[in-house]
Amino acid sequence: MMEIKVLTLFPNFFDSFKETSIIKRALDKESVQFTAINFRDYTLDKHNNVDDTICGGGAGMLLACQPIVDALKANTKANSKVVMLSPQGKKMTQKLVRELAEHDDIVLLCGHYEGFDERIRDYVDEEVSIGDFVLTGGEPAALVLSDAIIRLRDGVIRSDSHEDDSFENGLLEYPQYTRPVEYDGKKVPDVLMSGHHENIRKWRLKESLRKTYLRRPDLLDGRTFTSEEQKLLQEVMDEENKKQTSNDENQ
Ligand code: 4GY
Repeated sequence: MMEIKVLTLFPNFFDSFKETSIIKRALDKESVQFTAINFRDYTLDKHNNVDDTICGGGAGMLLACQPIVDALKANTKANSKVVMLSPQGKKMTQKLVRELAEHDDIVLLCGHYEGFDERIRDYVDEEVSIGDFVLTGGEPAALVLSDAIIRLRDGVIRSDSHEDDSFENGLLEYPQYTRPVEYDGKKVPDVLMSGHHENIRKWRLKESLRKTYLRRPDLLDGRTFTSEEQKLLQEVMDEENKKQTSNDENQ
């Protein structure tokens, strides 16, 4: 059993997420519990404010310590992992998702306005960014992170269906096809219809390497290769180099 609690000013933002297919199934099966909590409920301000002007001046407002720290104290246990969503955080990767999915109690903190009072970070275990861009609030980021965590928990999807996922083995996924075997003159590769499991496995590995080499060569830099992968990658590089050379000659 895992619980994800999101501390947010906009708990309704997550309503459609909770009602949607795979996530809904996970929540119904009670393998995961997902709750959105409004940290405005914890403010001691007489006007219910959670923000204030910025010390030293400047435009806009910042989230103040009191409502958020009190909401964190009321909604965390000794084993909770508190994660703040912000563009200043560690970049979200599948590796980070796998690590977070090990925790049974996760508290996600979503900000708004110009951001958080810096002292709030003392109550946070991890600051995560979903990418180098700026959203109006942390909610879409918390939704993205929750989705990636929930699908890894037992029973959400068949485990063999994420073992081959892009990134789970450090490579992009190989090309996949469904019927018909010919569509608009485009054929499914013969090997996939051959029933020859070893040839299919090899073809998939090679095409995974090709896609990664062409689209995300940065993923190959930090990776170690089996001797089979080494050989297939060399073939891919030779084939792609040859294509490039013949393209150049026709320019
Ligand atoms: N990128 N990754 C992100 C974001 C919005 C001002 C703090 C991101 O995670 N969160 O852009 N968040 C900001 C808006 C307050 C959060």
